[in-house]
Amino acid sequence: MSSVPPKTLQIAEDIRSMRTRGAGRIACAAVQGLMIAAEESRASTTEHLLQDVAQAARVLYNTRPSAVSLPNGLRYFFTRLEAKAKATDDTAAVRRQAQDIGQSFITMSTNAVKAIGQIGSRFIDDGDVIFTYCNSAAAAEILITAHQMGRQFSVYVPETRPKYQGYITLTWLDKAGIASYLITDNAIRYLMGHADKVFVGADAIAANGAVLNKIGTSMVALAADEARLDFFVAAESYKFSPLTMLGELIQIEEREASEIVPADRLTSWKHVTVRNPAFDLTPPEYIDAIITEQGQIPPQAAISILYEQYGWFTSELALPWESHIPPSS
Ligand code: RI2
Repeated sequence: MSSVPPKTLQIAEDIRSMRTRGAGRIACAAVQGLMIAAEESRASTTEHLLQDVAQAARVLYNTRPSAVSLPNGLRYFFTRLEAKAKATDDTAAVRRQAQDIGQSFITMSTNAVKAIGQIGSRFIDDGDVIFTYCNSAAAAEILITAHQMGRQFSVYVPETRPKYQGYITLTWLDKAGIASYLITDNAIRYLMGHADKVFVGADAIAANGAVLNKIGTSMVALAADEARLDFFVAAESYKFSPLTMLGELIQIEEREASEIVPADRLTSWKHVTVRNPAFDLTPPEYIDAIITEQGQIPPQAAISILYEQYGWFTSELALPWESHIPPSS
């Protein structure tokens, strides 16, 4: 029987269904899921407590495959909890420490977004016309911070089919008092010639500086390159993928057909298959800078951010919770 608490299972379901979405928000929600698992565990030994948290980590990890923030958030939490559990037999103390570890991740994430806003806002000048894409808290923070600093600019926001996250961005910008244009995705190349620079978020960044973000981002980058605009990516440093240091590719999530076409239309066709990839990769050649909370870096410096965080990452560190799950589970 699963020892994963219903509240953690609900968090996992919300991530899977995209009720909770956005790479940073997914990571924080997953960490909250682990905090709940630790708090609600009835284990009487620290190893059993780790087992309960590990079961929760497995469920949360399997919700969405592309946003590296998710396994990185789980890894942050689990490796620290494991170190605490090895140091003591006091389960109540480890349970309390789990809350502190989770809170420190969430605070680090919130502060990183604020710092990205400060650093990125320096790239915005009065009179700029800016392009963004999808809905990224980190990219939006740059725009909102620049606006609060008194910069005058406007923003093009494509709808971002099939889930229309552009509407969330428009609502945020509107609330902040920033002038923006709603456009269809088809209008991106045509209107790119009217813009000055692009800011997007990231779900994952590979060791070679390639950026995985919402499907269509690489087309935005191509159009920006053609129009000779600067292309900036806003990403907290926990969105860099350590597994890509070992040569692993980041998996591109394919989601259900029903996000694109109603089921009755689909069943009326005999020879049609829907492909719904959720992300694409923008190569480093199309990216002028990645703005992290530590400063802006050229995409080619992604490997040094990874090395600072993980050293020379080895595959045993990939899913540290797995070794705590009994084989029968
Ligand atoms: P923040 C989103 O993915 C978008 O691709 C967005 O650019 C990225 O996460 C980063 O968002 P999805 O969850 O972490 O909508 O900057 O598939 O908010």
